Amino acid sequence: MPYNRDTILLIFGKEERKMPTPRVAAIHDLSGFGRCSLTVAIPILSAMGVQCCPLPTAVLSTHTGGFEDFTFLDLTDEMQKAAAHWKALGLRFDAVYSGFLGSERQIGIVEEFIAQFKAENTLVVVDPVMGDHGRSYQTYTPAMCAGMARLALRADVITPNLTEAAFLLDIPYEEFPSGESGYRATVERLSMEGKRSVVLTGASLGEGLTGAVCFDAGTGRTETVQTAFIAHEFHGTGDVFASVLTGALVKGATLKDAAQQAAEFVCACAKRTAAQNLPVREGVDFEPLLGCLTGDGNG
Ligand code: PXL
Repeated sequence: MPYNRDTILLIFGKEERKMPTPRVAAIHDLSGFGRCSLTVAIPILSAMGVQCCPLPTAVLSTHTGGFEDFTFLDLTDEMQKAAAHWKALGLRFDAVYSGFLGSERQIGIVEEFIAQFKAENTLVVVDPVMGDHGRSYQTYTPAMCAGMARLALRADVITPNLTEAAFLLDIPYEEFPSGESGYRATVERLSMEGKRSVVLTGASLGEGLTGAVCFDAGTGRTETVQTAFIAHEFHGTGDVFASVLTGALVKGATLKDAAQQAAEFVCACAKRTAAQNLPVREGVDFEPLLGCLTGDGNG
């Protein structure tokens, strides 16, 4: 008999939770050092009371931003086998959340994964990880960037930073429109006529501020969230942001509230990290702050 989440609640008789724990398939790399992708997504989703099921795309010794000579084990073939096993088990997911991919072929595998696992209420969040500060990451080829744009067509929500938004729209980074009206026009363009939600990250609407501009495909509205900018661009903050956002969305938050929670958490982590003067490539010191994400009476 296929695994059924409702049955599990019955087996345990007394219903302690009104809702089953939301479950997310997280398709990212596992970088051993540098706090990004799965080493961020797993603890954050868990702290939020969300089950994170990792489908690793690659295993690296460190992330690729600011480290040389990192090891890189491509897991493309393994991904297909793991997905087939999950399918055979009849697993269902409340969200599919993808990020850094390890090869061009993986993009097709993730597309296939979404086609197989997207049920009526499954949210598809694609963080179109490709680059930052106007440049692509070391392992991202132009063909991979084109593939990421194709993958993003399958998303309910995308979370590009300014560089990735420029890549997705195929405009030079230097010509990327800034300011509130520019960012609003960008998210509306990226929404593909209102079909998908867009959370543009790293969008500053004033001196000393940073945050996100969000187009919500459900309401057709564009809203902004801003926090203080903490003077350093720490590695992995995009992954921290997208993980909190995904956790909040599967727990039922609106897009704006989810983005607000994500922005506030990144800001708190950046403050703590900056105060210790830690190297930016080590990511944000988020672990001691995970408690801020737990408990909302929902669980
Ligand atoms: O944070 C994005 C990211 C994720 N995974 C790996 C990376 C990067 C960015 O550099 O290198 C391996």
